[in-house]
Amino acid sequence: MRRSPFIYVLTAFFAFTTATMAQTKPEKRVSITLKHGAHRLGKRTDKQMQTWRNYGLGQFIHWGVYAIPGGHWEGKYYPGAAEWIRSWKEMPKEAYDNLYKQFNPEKFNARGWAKQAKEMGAKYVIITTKHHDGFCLWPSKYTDYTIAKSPYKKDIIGQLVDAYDAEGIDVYLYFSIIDWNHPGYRSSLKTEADRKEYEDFKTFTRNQLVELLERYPSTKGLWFDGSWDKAWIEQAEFADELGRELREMIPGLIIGSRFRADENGNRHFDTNGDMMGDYEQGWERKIPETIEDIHGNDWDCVMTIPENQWGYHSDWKGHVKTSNELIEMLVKSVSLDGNFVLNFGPDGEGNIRPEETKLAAEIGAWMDVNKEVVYGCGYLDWKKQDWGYYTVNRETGKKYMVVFNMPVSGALRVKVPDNTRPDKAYLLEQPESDITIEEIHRNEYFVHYKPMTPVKKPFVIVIETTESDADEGHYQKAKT
Ligand code: FHN
Repeated sequence: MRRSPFIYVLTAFFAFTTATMAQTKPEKRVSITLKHGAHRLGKRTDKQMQTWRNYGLGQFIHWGVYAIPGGHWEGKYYPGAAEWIRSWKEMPKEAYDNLYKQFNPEKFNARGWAKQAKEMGAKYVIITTKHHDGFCLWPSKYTDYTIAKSPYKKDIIGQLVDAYDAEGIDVYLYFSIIDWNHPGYRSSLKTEADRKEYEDFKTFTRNQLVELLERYPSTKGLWFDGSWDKAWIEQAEFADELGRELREMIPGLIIGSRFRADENGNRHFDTNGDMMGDYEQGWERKIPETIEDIHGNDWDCVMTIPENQWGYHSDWKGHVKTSNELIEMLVKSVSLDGNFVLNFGPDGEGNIRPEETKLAAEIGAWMDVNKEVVYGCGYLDWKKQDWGYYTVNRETGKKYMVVFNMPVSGALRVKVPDNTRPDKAYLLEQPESDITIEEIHRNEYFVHYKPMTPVKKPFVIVIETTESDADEGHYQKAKT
């Protein structure tokens, strides 16, 4: 399409400001025609995406040869994220690149991992097929740097896909665009020679992705990472085409906003401020505060148990989250229409570490009783209160108060929209419990609950409402 010179100036401006704008939603200032921007406005409404939206809880697995050093090399402690140890100046690259010759995780039990995830309540799993180091947990025919060349030899991704499929947990494949092992990989393209080499890398990337979907056709989606390099950002047309090809291979395939940039180099959100991909993938280790923060998009939060450790680090330092904290993050995510994905980093022998097993069991015990406030639930447009979060079942409209901070008064404040009257409340765990509701004034109530024993876990009150006539039986507001 022929564009006015003004548009060219604008386009150049956007290209120039890309680095700073990446990952923040640009203001909706202009609407220009983009060839490789968002291809859809608003949420996807198909069955697959509805299933995704209703998961609530997922599991992330970061596993690879970085689990062998586990955050240490020759007695030195690596303070970064364990899966990044290869990039540490103290880590000899050659030693790292030969670690796969020792990768023989004899304790690995895919069925055990899947069973544990099921008991925790996970509805989907995201598995690292290869992280930034390029080591493939499947026997890719496009490189020798794979599990097939390790002493273990067997296809790990295949075993995990089968095991999680058997438990009814949907599988999503994590794939890093960054690949430190491929000779053609570059983070930026400075010379003609770089560009030439990078073409090989692009073909390799495409071949591996096609290979993964061919080998594991039950895959529900791809979780891309390591897509922030300048070299990849410049590949808008290639990435867009590749996305199309992959989506054709598995109808309904779900791909988040990290995959590709638009032709002006904007990531996640295109030049017009529209999200590229099926859900927003920018909520890493953070959760939105309000519904406005999500701009009407689907989103997931991926979370570590310690501070920013994804792969196995034998020595977690700093704060390690408790199950109560993680449950709160899960419920907060659901209350704001997102999914919460908790990361696990198994060790080099294939064990899930005891701390993770304990947390999975505690979350699972809570989910066992309270899962109905998570699965199929989302945002309720009632004003948030300090005691916790509301969620609502998208299909039935059943409403929940998930209480994390019990007021000493025993009075939980509830503010409702016009024409809504709460008329019954009871504990999810004890449907026969009848909790008193007191009207304070128009649209505002106290739900009175006095626990018999000290509250140690978040608990749920179901609240039923009827549509009411605005003025009927309410106190009149003072005229001031
Ligand atoms: O660099 C990676 C990191 O190691 C980890 O895989 C996380 C998971 O979301 N993603 C990248 C950082 O955004």
